[in-house]
Amino acid sequence: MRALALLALAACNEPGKGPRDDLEVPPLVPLPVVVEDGVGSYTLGGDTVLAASGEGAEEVATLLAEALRPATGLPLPVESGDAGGVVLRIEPGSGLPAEAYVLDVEADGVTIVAKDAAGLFYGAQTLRQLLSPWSYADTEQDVAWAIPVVHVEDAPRFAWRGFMLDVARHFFTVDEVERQVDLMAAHKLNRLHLHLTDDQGWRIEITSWPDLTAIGGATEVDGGAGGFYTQAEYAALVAYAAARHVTVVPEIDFPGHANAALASYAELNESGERADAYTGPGVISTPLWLDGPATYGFVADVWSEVAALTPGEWLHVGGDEAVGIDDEAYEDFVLFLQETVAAEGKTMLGWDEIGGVPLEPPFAAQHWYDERRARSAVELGGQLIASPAEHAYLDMVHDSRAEFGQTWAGPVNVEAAYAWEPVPSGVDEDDVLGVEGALWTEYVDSVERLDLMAWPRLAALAELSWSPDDQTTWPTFEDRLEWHGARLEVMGVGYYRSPEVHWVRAESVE
Ligand code: TNX
Repeated sequence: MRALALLALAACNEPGKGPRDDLEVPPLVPLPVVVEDGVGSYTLGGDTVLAASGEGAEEVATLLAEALRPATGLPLPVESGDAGGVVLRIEPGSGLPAEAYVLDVEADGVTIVAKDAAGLFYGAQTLRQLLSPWSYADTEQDVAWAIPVVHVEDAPRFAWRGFMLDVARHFFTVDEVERQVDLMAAHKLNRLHLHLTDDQGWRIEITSWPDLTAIGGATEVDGGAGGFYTQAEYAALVAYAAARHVTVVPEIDFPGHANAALASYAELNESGERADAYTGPGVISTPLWLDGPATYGFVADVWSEVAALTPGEWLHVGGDEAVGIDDEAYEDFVLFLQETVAAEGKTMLGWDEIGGVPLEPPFAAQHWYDERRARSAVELGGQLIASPAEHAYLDMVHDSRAEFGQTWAGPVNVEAAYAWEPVPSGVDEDDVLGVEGALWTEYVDSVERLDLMAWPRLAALAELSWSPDDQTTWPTFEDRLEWHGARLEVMGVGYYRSPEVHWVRAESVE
């Protein structure tokens, strides 16, 4: 069945043909494990009820109804039980794995079954993609809300499907970040890693060290006003994400990249004076004064407040580019970080440099640069998150036409973001938690630039982290991505129109 659907997709590229002409099922991103298309469709209408059954199903049904009401103009009431045109059911005894779902569309209605709320939520995301791209609009559209008959079985390849946003170089507001959470969720991404501190700014309120935000929060690259999240705002963001099955992973980046902290407190500096603020775009990586009498206590205070704001398991301690710190001091400090994180009941994650420290598991290293250190992390019993810069760095230029962006590991076009293997040779798949795209924001100072750098590459990384390895190739993805462009466009995402993709414009589809 899938082969047929893909052949039909290939036919869509012929000039003068509408993208759905021969297509039973609209292209799905990320590709599910099993898609069997059928004949006919079910159409959402004025009498369609969303029926939620099982603990946690109602929250998912409510989010789905809220997502579909603006474009469809339909009431789509949510009721508990099993009677409705769209049934969303959580069955803990279903035998399905975590985050998995089974979706059946028949002529008389839709059923989504999952073991957990996350799986049900992902089934709902697939259902949204089975509708017209216009279902993502925030105003009422004159479209038939037909859902093609189909049977979908699906589960993710990796548990960690991440997006890192650097809010330190340039600040992004809670609303701006929540919008990216919505986009992540639509692509079944589930980890939002916030790079909360760097040389140019400190973005999270720490009540025991208030000048971190009073001073360090007031700067950003190129002299902008910066900004920070109060603890209440941050907690609200964490809850917003959690409702969409996205876990926020906070990063406090030490011992390098510490200038904003040193600019906030004199006692953290060997000179006894506050460091000058740094607002350049270049990476300087000012180190902490590790011999300072206040330094370790300061770091422990920060982590105890950040841990208290973090329901998730992982705390990202940074650890990258510790220039000017000798190996022994680095090792002692990273071991201290691991103890500190463990004392808070959490697990430490750091950039791949931490793979050079004799750590004991559990911990994870985020591979961005040095595969040797990533391998050594695995040899120590740690796990890996794959973010190699040449594939997963969303701050790299897309191609030679770029007007801004980093080039040291680039260009990274959408094919380079897609066509690579996250499990290094000689490493077991079980040792890889998953994949994360990273958007550093030295040159990203607006939502427009954020969209342009993140998308469509993040859609490519989403599929890489979700879909079965043996069913996904660049040509089949490119076929689906063309169509997916129309969805992104209706969502209001100013994505980069990669010249290697024959983008379908929203105005040409129903
Ligand atoms: C390296 S990646 C850094 C960041 C920069 C980035 C720019 C990493 C762990 N450190 O501080 O923003 O390059 O591409």
